[in-house]
Amino acid sequence: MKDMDHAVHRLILAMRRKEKIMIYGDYDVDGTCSVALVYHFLREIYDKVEYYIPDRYKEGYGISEQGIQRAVENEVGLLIALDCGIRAIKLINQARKQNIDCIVCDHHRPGDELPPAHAILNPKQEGCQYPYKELCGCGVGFKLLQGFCQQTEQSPDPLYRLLDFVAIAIGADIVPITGENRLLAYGGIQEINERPRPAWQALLQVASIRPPLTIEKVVFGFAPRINAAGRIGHADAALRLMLEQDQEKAYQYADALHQKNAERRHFDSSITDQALNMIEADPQLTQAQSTVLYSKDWHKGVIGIVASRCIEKYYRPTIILTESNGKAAGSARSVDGFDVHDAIAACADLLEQFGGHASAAGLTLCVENIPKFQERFEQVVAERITDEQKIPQIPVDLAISLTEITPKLYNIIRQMAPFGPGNMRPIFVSENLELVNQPRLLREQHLKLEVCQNGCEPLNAIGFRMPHLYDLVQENQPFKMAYSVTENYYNGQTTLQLEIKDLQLMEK
Ligand SMILES: [Mn+2]
Repeated sequence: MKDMDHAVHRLILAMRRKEKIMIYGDYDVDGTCSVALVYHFLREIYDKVEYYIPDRYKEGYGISEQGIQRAVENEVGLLIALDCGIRAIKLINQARKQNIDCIVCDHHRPGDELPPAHAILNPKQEGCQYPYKELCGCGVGFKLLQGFCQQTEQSPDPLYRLLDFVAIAIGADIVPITGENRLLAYGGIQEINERPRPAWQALLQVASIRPPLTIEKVVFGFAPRINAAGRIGHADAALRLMLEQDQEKAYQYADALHQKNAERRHFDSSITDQALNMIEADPQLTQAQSTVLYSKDWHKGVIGIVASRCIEKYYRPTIILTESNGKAAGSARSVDGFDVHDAIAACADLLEQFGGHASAAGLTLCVENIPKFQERFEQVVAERITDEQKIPQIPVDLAISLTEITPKLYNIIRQMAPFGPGNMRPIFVSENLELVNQPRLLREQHLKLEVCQNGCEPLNAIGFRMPHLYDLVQENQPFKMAYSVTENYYNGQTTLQLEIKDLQLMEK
């Protein structure tokens, strides 16, 4: 990896000179896991090390003025920036003037100019021959420590014990689970399942996750709770949890994050309800090909999430606007295959500013232009969207019969784990299915079925958050179902379970 020698030698020199080292990370899961990894590793072998995570609201993303100031006050000689820094030209220059050297470990795309850091580790930078480009920030931090172990001829085993942090960062940052990421994620998940540190034991409990842990459970169970620290409060709370050795204290920290996450969820869902009510109250909006909604009271921090939630119910290009500094600021989300950025660009004369890419974009406009924009955007979408883009697609890997679903098949599938982007859990489809028993609705939202095909041995199926399919299966008519195969643990027993993606009645 380009600059690895420089980075490792600078780290060794700092220890030899007894310089203070500051580990600086971002406030999201990738950032906090990076800090936990590098801080934990260095602390075991060196005592002049501290960490710093900026405040999301007061300092914002990346290296901050306050962070540099703290480093100066604490007489830091070396700053290691993790999951950020690649565009912090001004601030790294400022640090340099105060005799603080920086090592940047980042995976974000570099700009035209690179910061004046002592060393920059980033597989995406020009001239870096490192073959795998999809590492997350924590993965790059791991490579630095791996390089350090090699150079100092230390056993990498203590470092491998910390792969759990890398696995959680990989899952939460939604990087592809391919190549080296898949290997790192595999090792880290195994670490958590065999020797969970107090933080993970506590999170498993507060999130009611049944072991074994998988990348999918990291994404839905761990990531929102770790992220909640930085969203409602300060991300230091996530670090405290991850580094805690005492199980009792870890439970208290995890529980606090769990409460914060519940608060955040309540916030999202009340705004989503308001948005959906606005669509349902207006027949013209209900029938439209696009969603454009505005309320001056919505929190700017959640309008992107609200746009995504609206798409779950009304599957079409969606823009949620709120008031910000006297203007309307919005977040756009699209459906598969439709370029929402292009569609917004076609309304450019009504806008102040816009930017983004095909699937997600941001925009600002004058409040009085909203009705005109709403009308024009609808017109553009209606002209451009194809019939195919109006229906959510489920990529099916294979049509099979239920008798083929055996523990042996499941063991083969399991060898392809960990699953995630670039390596999704396979999805099957089976036709002519029938119910064995009455369908059930668990907690009014999860659909639970017992299905069979041509009188075969029945299998359990579960559809998470699919209350709308409950009425459909009541029709007492054969149906086809897309699903993936998972395991269910209940009362100490493990059985195969089909996780429903969707189902349709067979045509008569
Ligand atoms: Mn990241």
